This record gives sequence, C-alpha cells and structure tokens, in this order.
Amino acid sequence: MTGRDPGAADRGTARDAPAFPRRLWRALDRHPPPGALAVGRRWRSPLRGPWLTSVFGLVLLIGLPIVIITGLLDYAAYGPQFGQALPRDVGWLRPPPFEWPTRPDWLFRVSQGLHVILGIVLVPVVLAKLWSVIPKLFAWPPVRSTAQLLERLSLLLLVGGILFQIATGLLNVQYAYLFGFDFYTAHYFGGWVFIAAFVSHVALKLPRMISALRSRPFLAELRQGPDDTRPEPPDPDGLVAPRPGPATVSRRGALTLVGGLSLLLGGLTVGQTTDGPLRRTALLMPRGRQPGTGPNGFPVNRSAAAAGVTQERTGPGWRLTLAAAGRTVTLDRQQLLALPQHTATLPIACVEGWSTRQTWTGVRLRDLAAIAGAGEPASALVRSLERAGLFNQAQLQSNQILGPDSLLALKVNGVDLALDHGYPARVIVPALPGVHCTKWVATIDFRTTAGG
Ligand SMILES: Nc1nc2c(c(=O)[nH]1)N[C@H]1C(S)=C(S)[C@@H](COP(=O)(O)O)O[C@H]1N2
Ligand SMILES: [Mo]
Repeated sequence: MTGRDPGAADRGTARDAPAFPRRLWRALDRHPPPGALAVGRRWRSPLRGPWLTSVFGLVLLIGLPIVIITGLLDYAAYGPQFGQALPRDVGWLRPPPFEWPTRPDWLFRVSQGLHVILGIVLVPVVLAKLWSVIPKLFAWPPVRSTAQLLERLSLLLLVGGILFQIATGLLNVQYAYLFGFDFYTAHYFGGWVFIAAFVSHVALKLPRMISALRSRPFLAELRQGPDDTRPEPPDPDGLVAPRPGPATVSRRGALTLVGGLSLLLGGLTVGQTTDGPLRRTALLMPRGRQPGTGPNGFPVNRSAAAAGVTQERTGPGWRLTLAAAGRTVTLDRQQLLALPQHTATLPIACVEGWSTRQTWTGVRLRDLAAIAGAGEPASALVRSLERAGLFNQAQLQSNQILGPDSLLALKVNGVDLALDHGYPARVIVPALPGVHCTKWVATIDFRTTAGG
C-alpha cells in the first residue's frame, strides 16, 4: 500500500488469499507504468464524487428497467411461440411465453415507443455517469484482489453492454445497417449480457448509492452556485479527485446540462409517435418523420418497388386465396368489397419506434376464416405477394384473428390503399407489431390445431 489513495485500505488484499495473486497485485502496485499516475490525476473536476454519480445512477435505476422490460415485451409481441420472434433461436433465454393481447390497441405503440424514446433520452445520462467515474479507468493498480478483478470484469460487461445496445439500437433506428451481423441477434443477446451485468451492479452498489444520496440533500445541493461548489470528502471508491481543481460549474449546472440534452433528444424523437405537424420535429428519425401528403400520407416501411411488388401483380388479376383444412377459396377484390365492411381506427407501430394512427376499412379476418370453413382458427399464416424479404409472411394468434377490429384492410381513410401501403389488401390487427401487418396479401392459411 502506498497511502496515496484514501480508499486503498478499504480494498486491501484479503489476508487469506492465496500467495500467488496477492503477490501479483502487490507487484502491480509497486510498478506503475510510466505516466499512469499522471493521467489519473489529470481528472480534477471537483464535481466528481459519490453523490453526483449516484444521482445519475438513480435516474438510470428508474429508467433502464423500463427500457429492458419494454424491450422484452417487444420480443413477446412478435409471437415467439410461432418461431417468428427475432432472433429465432434463443435457447433458454426465452422470456416466459404468453399470448400477446389485442387490447388496448395502443399496447405495442406505447411499449415500442417507450423503448426507443427512453433508450435515446437516457444516452446523455449514461455518458454523464461514465464521465463521473472515468478516473477509475486509469486507477493504478488496475486490480487489488481477485474479488475486485471479478467486479471490474462485470463493469466491463456493464459499460460495454450498454454502449453496444445504444450503438446497435441507434444504427437500427437510423437504418444504417453497417453490421456484419444481424441486428436482432446482436441486440437481443447484447441485451441479456447487459441485464446480467446491470442486475449484479445494482445489487452491489445500491447501499452505497443510497448512502451517497443521503449525504447531501438534493434540493440544498441545487441551490449551490459554482462559487460554493466544494468537492465531496474523499470516498472509499476513489471517485473524488485527490487534488480537485476549482469549480467552473456547479453540480446544478452539470445536472441541468445533462437533463437539457436528454430533453432535447426526447424532443427530437417523440414526434415520430405523434400524428400531425409535430411529426416533422422528429429530426432524429429518418423514416418516422415523413408526414407524406393526402389521405394515405403516413410513413412507408418498405415500398412496393423495394419489395418487388409490381402494378400488374396487384391489378385486376390479383386473387386472395383462403385455405383451411385442405380446402381453398379464391376471392378477387370486387368480391372482398362486396362482403360486410368494417372500419376501425388503429395504430401501426414499427419496431423502429415510429407509429401512426389511421382509419382502416376492410373485411374482418374472422369473417374470412368462416368463409374458408375455419370458424375457430388456432392460428393463421398470412403470406404476401412479396417473394423474398424477412417480412413477407406472418403468423397470427387466434385472438388476433377473432378480434372484432382485426381486418384485412382494403382502404385507409376512406380511399383505396396506396400500393406502398399494401394495395390490394393488407392486415391490420390491434396491438400487433407493424412488422406483422403484412402488405400485398396473397394467401391466408387458417389452421385449426395449435402450432399447425
Ligand atoms: N409484405 C410486407 N409487408 C410488410 C412489410 C414488408 O417488408 N413486407 N413491412 C412491415 C413493417 S416492418 C411495417 S412497420 C409496416 C408498415 O406499414 P406501412 O408501410 O403501410 O406504413 O408494414 C409491414 N408490412
Ligand atoms: Mo416495421
């Protein structure tokens, strides 16, 4: 021990530890690489300390579980029981299966919107918290005990995990598919790595966070300007700079800056989930921003041209094929229009975070099931005219077929669907992820036995 660090005694090597690692830790302590200590001392902000770190920690402790839970809910909404949630193969990392409901119809809109918006809003808080502990990155020796080595490895997973989730999430929302790997696979397993690290970090640090928050009353701290901003007393974790410089900004100022950045990011994002002029303010959301024009004016996920769906395949020659129990029924668009029509105002919500509410008109899926001879379908496989593509088919649960507002939509806002929105017919089901609202429907296969 050198005594230059007030926390050293607290984290001293355990006396009963085996001689080998103990000698290694001591050797590391005695032989710092040239410059290591100087770099560590360069972080001199008097703001750093357990209190500020804990304030950011508390915000993340409230916010991140919401991001985690909504992320897992999104996975459940994709219908993992049909093997159509992505990634398909998750082994025992599968959340408990349950039937995704169709009520309230905004369920997926809210869970997906929260996941993306809150994920973005928390980025400045994550970065601020990393800033507040950055001297620890340069602490020498890097480890003092085997227990601490494990703790630092878990921090690597924590920090690496959250940065990875932020990076993959943002790239997906920005449509920058720079990955050499699949987004869903990366984000899903990255999520579990982060969850494990997050849970153990919280378990380890919660008592310290609470005592640090108690050490300075929040409102009293907010009254301090830069001139009365003093460093916190030296702490066992070594967050407080050993020789702090003068304050150029108060803790209130630092919190305002971080909070302001979060609000700004939120402000540039929320527009993607609102209809009307506010949508144009979603500057961070390339697709969610397009307001479009006319009655069909809302974002298009995949255009007909991109999907290889041509005007002639959707023209008068188009037929819908319904199948059930080996029997098929074929209908053209005139025949569909002659069936009882139902109108419902329902959202489409994309996994990328944007959503919109529109008024759809078409034939109830349960009426089509009855026509096909499957009154009580257990599931339905909907296939698109689109030949290739990850999203050219979707399987629906029985509640998603039988709901009174579950439609094969032919019109939106009183006019025919635009080709890009799925003309001649598309699926719209309350609370169903946008990705399963299949466009340019060609066949619907009703199954009467579960899992079929
Ligand atoms: N055939 C087909 N249907 C599809 C898709 C697709 O790529 N192919 N994309 C889905 C996705 S991801 C979304 S969010 C919605 C968007 O519908 P919209 O383009 O009409 O707004 O369509 C869904 N239907
Ligand atoms: Mo989507």
